[in-house]
Formats: sequence, C-alpha cells, structure tokens
Amino acid sequence: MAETLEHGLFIDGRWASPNGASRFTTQNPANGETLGSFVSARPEDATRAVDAAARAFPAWRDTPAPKRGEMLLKVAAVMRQRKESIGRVVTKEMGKVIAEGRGDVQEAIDFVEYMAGEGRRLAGETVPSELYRKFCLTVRQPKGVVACITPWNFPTAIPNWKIAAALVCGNTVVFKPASNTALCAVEVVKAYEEAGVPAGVLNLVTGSGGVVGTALINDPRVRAISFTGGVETGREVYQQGAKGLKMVHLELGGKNPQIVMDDADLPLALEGVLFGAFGTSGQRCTATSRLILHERVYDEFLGKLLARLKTFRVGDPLDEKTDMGPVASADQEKKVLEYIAIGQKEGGKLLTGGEKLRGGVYDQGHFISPTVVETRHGSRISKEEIFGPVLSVLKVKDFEEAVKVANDVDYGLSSSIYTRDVNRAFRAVQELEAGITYVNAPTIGAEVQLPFGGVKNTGNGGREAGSAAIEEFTEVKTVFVDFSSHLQKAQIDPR
Ligand code: UN1
Repeated sequence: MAETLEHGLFIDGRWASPNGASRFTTQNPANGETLGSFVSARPEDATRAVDAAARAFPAWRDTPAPKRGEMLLKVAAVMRQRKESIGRVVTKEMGKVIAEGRGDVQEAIDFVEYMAGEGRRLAGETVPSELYRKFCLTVRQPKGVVACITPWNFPTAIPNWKIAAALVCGNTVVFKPASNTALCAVEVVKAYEEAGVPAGVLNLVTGSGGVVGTALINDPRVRAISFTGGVETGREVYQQGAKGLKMVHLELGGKNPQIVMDDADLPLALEGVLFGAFGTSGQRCTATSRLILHERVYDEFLGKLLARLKTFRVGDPLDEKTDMGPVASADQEKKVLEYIAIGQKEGGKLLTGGEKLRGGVYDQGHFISPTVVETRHGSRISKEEIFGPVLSVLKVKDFEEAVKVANDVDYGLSSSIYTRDVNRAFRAVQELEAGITYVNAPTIGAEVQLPFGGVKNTGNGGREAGSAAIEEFTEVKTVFVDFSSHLQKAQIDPR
C-alpha cells in the first residue's frame, strides 16, 4: 500500500482531520520534494487537544511511575527498531546529513530510555523535623497538562526530551511541533501510539505557532509550557505565559565560541571547529559560530581550516560521503545570505564560501557553501545568532582577551576551549558565561544524561535533559506527618 501523504491531528488516541481546516505541506530542502500534508489546526482544535489531555490526566497521574517508565521503554524499542527509517525522514525533511539524522533519533532513544529509568527514581527528600515524632519529606507530583513546543533542527530528539520527561512525571502532553518538520513529529507520535500510550496522554496538534501555540499557552488548563526556538518567539511565549502565572521553560539561541589557544592540539581543534560550525549546516543552538584564535596560531590555523574546507563536500544529505547538506528551508537560506552580506558590509573579510550554490543537484535545494568570515569583535555577525554555516573568526592576544570576547554576547549556551594547559582549561570552565563548557571538544554534542541549557538570553534559567528534566515537569509537595498525637508548634514550643 502506498504511504498516504495526508496526516491528521492525534487527539484522544485517534488520528483525524477536522472538517474545514486547511492544510500545509513539508518539503525536502535538498530537492523540493513534497513529503507530507498536515492540518493547519485552529484554536478550537488546540482546545480539543487540551480537553483530551485534561480528561486523561487523573488516570495517568495515578498510574505508578515505574509503569509510566515501562511505556517509555516500549517507545524506545519502537524507535530503535525504526532508527534507520526515522533517521531518513529526519534527513529528508530537515536536511542534516544521514549520520546526523540517525544521531537525532539515537539522542531521542537515549533520552527516552534514561527517562524510563526515572520512573523508578523520581526522588524527593527526607529531612529531620525540629519536633518529636514528626516526619518531613517531599514528593514529586505532576503539573497537569503541559504544552511542548519544539523546533525543526532536532525534530525527533528535542520533542522526546520534552515529551518523555513530561510523561514519566505523570503529566499529559499537547505537542506542537515546528511546521517544517511535521512528518518527523508524526513519526515520534506513532512510536508512542505503538507503545500503547493511553488515549489523551499525548496529543499532536500541527499548525502555526501564532494560532496553535497561542491557544495552548492561553488555555488556563495548560500549567506549563516547554519551548525551544528563537529568542523573539521565546520572549512572546514567556510574556503570554506570565499572564496565567505558568511555568515557562525556554531554550533559546546561542552564539557559541570555540577558543583555540597557542598551546592547543591544532589538528584536534580543526576537526572540532569543522564539526561544531558546519555540522547540521550550523543549525544547532549549540553550533560553533565564533572561532576565537590566539594571535600566535592565527595564520597557521586559519590556513589549515581554509585548506580543509576546499575538500568539504556539500550535497545530497542522504549520501554517506556528504559532509554538509542544505539549510532547512527557503527562509533559512534567505536569512543566512542576508547575514553574510551584513558581515561584508560591516567590514568583514569573506575568506571562503558565502554563496548560494548553483548548478546540478544544487538548483533544486537550499545549499549554501560553508562560510568563514574574518571579522572584528562587536560586529553584528560576531554577536547575533545566524543559525547557518557561517563562522566568524576573531583574533585575540591572550587567554584573558579570549574569555572577555567569548563572554561579550547576549547569549550563553555552549562554549569550548582547546588548550593543553590544565590551569587555563579550568579557568575557562570557571569563567566562561555559558550553560555548557567543553574542554578539547567542540561546542556541539551534549549527552542526554546531563542538564542542557544556558545563561543570559539563552533562556530563563531552567535546564532540560538530565535529572534537571524532572524539575521542569514536577511540582514539589512538602509533607509533614506528625505521629505524636498532640499539637506541636514549630518555632513556638519551648526549646
Ligand atoms: C539544539 O541545537 O537545540 O548538543 C540541541 C548538541 C545536541 C543537541 C542540540 N545534542 O549539539
């Protein structure tokens, strides 16, 4: 049977297309092929999804957490079995090379398995009471219905970071994915459906953020919103959520530096920056977008980088030999090319790349050559998030200046230093203003069992993944049990 291109919404355990709703399609950014057609949900569809999630909540909350974890293990098993086919969907719909498409799914599997184990922990704390025959402890409880609003750059990993954590904690979820990776979202939800997620516990609503996202954020029954995306939208989500005093978790941009000191292992640092800057065509929140080079190794390192980029293969992301695929959409292409023009206008020197690739396979897709711009600290391209294969290079005279330049941006997600000096390495860990610091490794590639998030405009202080995910999706209930059989007064009883 030919696979249908038309997908419905998943509400209350059923796939259905509401009457009268319009549709949108997704395209392969490498060749323009249409991949699927999806419902542009209306506010009333979002409300129906919240209805279903609210109805499903009491039974899911009361399901023992280890059982909720078992369901997640089944989800992971389904994704494991389908890793190759889902990985190919990721690559086709978003354009990252196939090894990274598989990696995206692997990150989803890793996290879902990790969260499954959390079903047997979900630990609270027990502390002594100041009174006799009294216990003091905390337990974790779900928040209720939560909205997970996710981006297109990690279209299976990031939804699972949010959904699996929310579900193991006993929440029910309405999932609103980025529109241009809606097929990946369908694949994610199918894995939960096949694993037997009860009706209403996970609901998928596709459509525009302005319509569906707004409806979800403003629904009084939605108690928490977990959002990953751009800083402007994040601000909007935060403001809207504030009106309902909701917990809003934000994971926003980055302008991540890789510092290369004069004592660094240069070949290692070179591999690091290539992966960090051009992996996923630079479309990661964690992408290396600034290379901060010590002046003593500046010419040598840059020479090596430019030579290596001459043999960098940009092309069909399904071809195992391709180093970098297209950017994800026409909008991305436009924005990245605009930034490259801005960089040159403000005095940056284009060292390589900087253009839309044309001819042959390139004509059907959104391919931009890997771009390196020598610029000065303070230029727009050295400070604003581009989210594309554009690396700004900055020269510094010593470690102090490197850290100062690294920190002098509005964001603080990831950071990296290449050095063989242990003192400098630890100083960087202490002094770089970022949620994540790598030593002798690129800015990308965080592992799921550790917290993920950043400082400054990267978010509002929360972390996801790791055990931090549990903080995001639970309320702490403080419990006092007095078994003394008489009224005891804290702070007041004689001491
Ligand atoms: C993102 O770009 O928002 O650390 C997530 C990394 C990946 C996750 C990136 N594990 O690069």
